[in-house]
Amino acid sequence: MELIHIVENFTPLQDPYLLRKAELLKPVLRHETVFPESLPEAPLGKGDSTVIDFGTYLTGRVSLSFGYTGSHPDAPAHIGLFFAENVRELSKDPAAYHGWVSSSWIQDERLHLDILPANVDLPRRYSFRYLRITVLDTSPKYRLTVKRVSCVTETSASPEALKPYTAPEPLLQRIYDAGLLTLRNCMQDVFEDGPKRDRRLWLGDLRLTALANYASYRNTDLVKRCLYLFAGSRFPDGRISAAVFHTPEAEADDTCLTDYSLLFPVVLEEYLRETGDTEALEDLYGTAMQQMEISLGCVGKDGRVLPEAVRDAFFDWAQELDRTACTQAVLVYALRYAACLAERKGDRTKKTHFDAMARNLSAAARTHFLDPETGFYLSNGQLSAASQIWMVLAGVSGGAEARALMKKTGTILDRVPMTTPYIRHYYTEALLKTGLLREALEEICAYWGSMVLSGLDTLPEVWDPADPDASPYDGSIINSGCHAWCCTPVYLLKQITP
Ligand code: RAM
Repeated sequence: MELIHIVENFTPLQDPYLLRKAELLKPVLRHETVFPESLPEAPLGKGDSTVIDFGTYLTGRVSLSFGYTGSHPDAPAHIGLFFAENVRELSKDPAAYHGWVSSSWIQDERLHLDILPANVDLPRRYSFRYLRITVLDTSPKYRLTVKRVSCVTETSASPEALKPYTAPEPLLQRIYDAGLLTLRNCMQDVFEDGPKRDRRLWLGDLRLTALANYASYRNTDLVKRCLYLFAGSRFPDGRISAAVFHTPEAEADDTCLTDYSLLFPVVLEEYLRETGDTEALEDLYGTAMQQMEISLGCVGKDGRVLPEAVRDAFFDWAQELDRTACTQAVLVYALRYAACLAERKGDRTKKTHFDAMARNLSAAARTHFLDPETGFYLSNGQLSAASQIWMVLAGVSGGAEARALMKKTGTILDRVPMTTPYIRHYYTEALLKTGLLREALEEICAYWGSMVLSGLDTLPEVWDPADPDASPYDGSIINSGCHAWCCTPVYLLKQITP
């Protein structure tokens, strides 16, 4: 499934009032200078390479100092620098990637050092733990020495605000710590989906990082800024884009995903539960309502979502997933949050309308998707965990029925395999919602645990314990190894063992 949406002559709807407020909420970045554990001692000649380990995952600006041994350099040194998020990425060949995502994300540089000794401040920001330096060429008269390497890190997470947490067992603590490190590196000017790739604000990712952030760094202003950015630059018809670029100017991406747009009222309501911020309610209520009305316009007479809404839905990278039942469910889910927003606003008409629509669409979901024989929701005949998860989260099944459904969902996980931590989060959430705490904890230990046990410092965008090289992009070198939507054990663990 390639996610490339191009709208010709796309001119987003810009709201200067909201964007000015987003700008005022821009966070101050914090910096720390970090040095690697050790540097290579042996001078490097043509074809030599060395790997420098910084000991932990970093996002920041890198400076290097080089010297030489031997005769005066009579030719430039031509070097390669490859920054890798983890050991597995280090073993990949950047030149071998030909997938559908741009290879320009790969942190692979070539540099000429004309004069030695040389001090170099690299212009880009990198996200990495390992740096491989390769000498492509010098001259027979001299060899290169690496004298100093440092990284000035960047994050908007402030340690003073961090709520401390001690997990009940070492594996859970490792998962929690990796989640926190992931979150910290994704907290930049906005909540980036991944500091290596795509370095931008996606709504689905924001929903999950916001939850993890409330449970840890508590930077509520950063969530507010992101909400204002989404509302401040939208599709010309008012739809919230799936992603927003925040630099050089805020600008909506010309990609719209049905489930992501519907998460806007959800993120707003959750933000208001955390903060009670009446200014944000005033400013963003209209945009939230607009998303609901647009989505309700994509429902047929029989109460089922129309194919056009399903076509642009995400939920997971699983190619074969039939997304109809999930889309129906996420609309009901969003309606429940929208009703809460309407209640906060004292908007009785909308509250009654959303409550009624949630009831109607729920009933339609049961009529059209629930298979009376098996008790599973089928999406155009397809049985998947994702459909059950979203129906439970939306409250289409509740009480004992939902609990039984989640129990038996555990037996069909391989039908349409879940491919991302994003859908795994919602699976765990659904287990928690139905009181299956032991199963939720087992899921965290098995799934997220397998990440840290495989040696990862930060939690990745895509993870299949049976195939660590799995990628929706035709090559795992382009996967993001530190990904916002994977950090939710920071939130989930506190729900289970506060
Ligand atoms: C990718 C990113 C991002 C996600 C979208 C749908 O580009 O991984 O996190 O939200 O897909």
